[in-house]
Amino acid sequence: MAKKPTSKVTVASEVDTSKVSNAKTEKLEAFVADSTGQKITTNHGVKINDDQNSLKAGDRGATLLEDFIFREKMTHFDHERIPERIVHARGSGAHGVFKVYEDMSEYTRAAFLCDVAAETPVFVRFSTVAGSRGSTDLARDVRGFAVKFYTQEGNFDLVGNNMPVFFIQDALKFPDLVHAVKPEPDNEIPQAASAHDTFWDFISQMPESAHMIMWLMSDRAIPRSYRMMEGFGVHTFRFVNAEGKASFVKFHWKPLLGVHSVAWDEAQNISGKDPDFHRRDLWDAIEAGAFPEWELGVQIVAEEDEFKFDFDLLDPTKIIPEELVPVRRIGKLTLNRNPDNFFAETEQVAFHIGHVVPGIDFTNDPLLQGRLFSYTDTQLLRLGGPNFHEIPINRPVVPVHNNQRDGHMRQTINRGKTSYGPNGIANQDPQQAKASEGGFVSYNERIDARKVRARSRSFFDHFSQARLFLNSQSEAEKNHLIDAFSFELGKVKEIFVRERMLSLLAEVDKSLAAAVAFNLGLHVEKIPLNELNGSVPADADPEDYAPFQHEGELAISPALSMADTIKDSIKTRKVAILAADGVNADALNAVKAVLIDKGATCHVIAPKLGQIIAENDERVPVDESFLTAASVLYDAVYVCGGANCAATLEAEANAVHFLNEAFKHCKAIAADQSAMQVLEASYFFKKLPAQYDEETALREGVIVSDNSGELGEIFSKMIALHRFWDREVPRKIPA
Ligand code: HDD
Repeated sequence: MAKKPTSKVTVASEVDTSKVSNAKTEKLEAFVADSTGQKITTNHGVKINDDQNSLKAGDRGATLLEDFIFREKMTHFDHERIPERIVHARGSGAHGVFKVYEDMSEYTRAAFLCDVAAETPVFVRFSTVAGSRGSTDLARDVRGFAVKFYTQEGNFDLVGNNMPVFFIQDALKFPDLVHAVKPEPDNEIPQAASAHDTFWDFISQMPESAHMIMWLMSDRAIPRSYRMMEGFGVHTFRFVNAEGKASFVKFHWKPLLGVHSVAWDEAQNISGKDPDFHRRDLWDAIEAGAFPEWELGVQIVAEEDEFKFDFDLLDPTKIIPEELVPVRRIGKLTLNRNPDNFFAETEQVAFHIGHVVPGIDFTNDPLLQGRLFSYTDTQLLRLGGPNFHEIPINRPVVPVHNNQRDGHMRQTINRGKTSYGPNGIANQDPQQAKASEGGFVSYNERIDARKVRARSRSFFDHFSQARLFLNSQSEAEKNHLIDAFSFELGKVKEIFVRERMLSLLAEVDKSLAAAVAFNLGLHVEKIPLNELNGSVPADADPEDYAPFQHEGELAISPALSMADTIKDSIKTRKVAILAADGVNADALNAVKAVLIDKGATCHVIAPKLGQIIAENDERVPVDESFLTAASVLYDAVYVCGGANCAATLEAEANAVHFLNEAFKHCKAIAADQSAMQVLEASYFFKKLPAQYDEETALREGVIVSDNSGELGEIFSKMIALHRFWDREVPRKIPA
């Protein structure tokens, strides 16, 4: 067995930042057009002499219909848009590679998971769910995490999310869920937000959504970066080995930078200051050679253990707690190349949960089963016909041979007389492949059942895992959940919807419901569950649909809290350095050197662009002015010293606001001793400790020192901790 590499984040300085290539990107090269040094032509290759003026009858005359150059250009422009994805419209993609650490052939025959020498090209698309293509990245929402593996046995798509469960148990309810969360149909308000009546009207009548709603109201819904999110395949899938033996498997993606989020107030601000925040963050990291990395984890359950748990493995509203079945890290995904063209690659990539390779198979999870229909169907409309698999980004790296023919925009020129099988004329080609030749054989699960529209009683424990999630959160995370529910329900206009939701929340946890009710100025009125359960079929006995509750084997699952994530690195963290003329450049350079050495990105922010003149006459280039920069776009702030610099920053309202806001959002703050007067101008100065040592700094998140080397080191440790949520107690902080 190959030795498992240690989990190590790639350091920017170790990689070549020119475009990395792999078997897939090499194939894409054939489709790449580069106009460098070329003459402009029509789509038919005719060189164009005048691309400024249309053909007219006289220089003031009417435009002539004859102008084929004008008509071609305008027609193409008029047809530039395709329908956006019905969900997950807003997204960002990147190329990369996947390598397995160990041979998994004991469980699966999927070659890319068995050959430790194989490097499988991937294309990944991250997304939000509810908003339109142009909506903000920082919406409170689930994030899509879709991975296309271009394996030597065909494409495998792992179409997951950054949350391990889903809202509904049956795909038949998906259109209802999406209609409820999308902007309301009469006025198309609100964009990219679940904080409105129709969403909570639906959710409050769907007890099965209780677990997912806890995740959605948690900070997981406002990630710091796509690079700092976990990913989950959600459903239980099947691994099948070469002997045909199957096991159940859940897929996980574990980010090597840890799992981190922003504050909700911050998220709302980012949406205004930089709605492309996540897109830019992913792009910039890859351009800088700080390649995002995740480990692929699997939870494997033997087929004979299917009924061992107190929840149903086929129920997509349940996790398998990591404490019950550990996540085994079996490989690494590295994103190392930005797309050349957003539309051609990120927009046209078509994922489908039904794209599997031999060794990976489905289960009867009714949500998964319904998805198997939806994805191809949606591409037919979105990409205009049945040949979307021929779009370069969607092509496998292995050859495609079958008897499918023709249709809109067909690219392949199929040679020969036959397009059917069996055929004698072409010697039966293309021929079926035996399992031993790589042919896909569906797992021969035994099914002996009546045809019914029904749901298994084993799916009806809706609240135990919702409570497990809540109980596993840190104090700060719990407070954020209360805030999120209060915000979302506060935006709901119908009081009865708020009340219904409070009653449902009380099924999860009475004190959570009471805290939210307090913020809404309401009391929790207990509504019998069968009165609010909207998922009961017309002729069914409501008792058969009544939720039940297990105590559950676990009181808490530490893996569910982001407070327990990795906090050992400041790689790719963005640090704002506030400075002005008269800055102590020696201190600035010393602190910056420590931060850069540890992989952070530093921006000097000053009252105006250009350069600042330091105390020692050094010219320091300015990256952003206070007009274009904002604290919400940074992870931490360092206030530079120097007598004149400090006086200018103290008098600069934007600088003080910058600091106040960073404090409010619980970020690490460092200052030179000689910049104390800037801190004194902040509202939080009176909350600061009397003196600064490392221990206090790592607790409070603020360090002041005249020893720049030491300041840089302690500041780095503070940034790695991500946030100092304790500042929120007492929780009223102005900004
Ligand atoms: Fe879905 C897109 C993930 C349930 C129907 N879905 C889509 C994308 C992701 C997911 C990441 C965007 C892919 C991309 O970047 O192009 N969807 C999920 C997860 C689900 C889930 C993790 C639950 C476990 N989805 C789900 C159901 C249905 C759909 C139950 C319908 C029965 N999803 C679609 C779709 C989309 C889609 C309508 C829209 C665009 C697309 O497929 O290509 O077919």
